[in-house]
Amino acid sequence: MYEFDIPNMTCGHCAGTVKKAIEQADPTASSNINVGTKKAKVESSAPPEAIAAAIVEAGYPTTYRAL
Ligand SMILES: [Cu+2]
Repeated sequence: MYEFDIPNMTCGHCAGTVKKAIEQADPTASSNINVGTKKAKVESSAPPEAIAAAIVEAGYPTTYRAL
């Protein structure tokens, strides 16, 4: 499980875009996205850098850490 910090994620639309990006990187990923804290918790078998790259590609700079 990794937690991604996504500072520019400010509304439900952003969260939807981020969720879509995560699912493109790994269709089997399960994610919990919180606009309030601007964090996304992601359980995935894909490498976190691949998830991060997809989120960045969608327009949201991000950093992550293992939980
Ligand atoms: Cu938004």
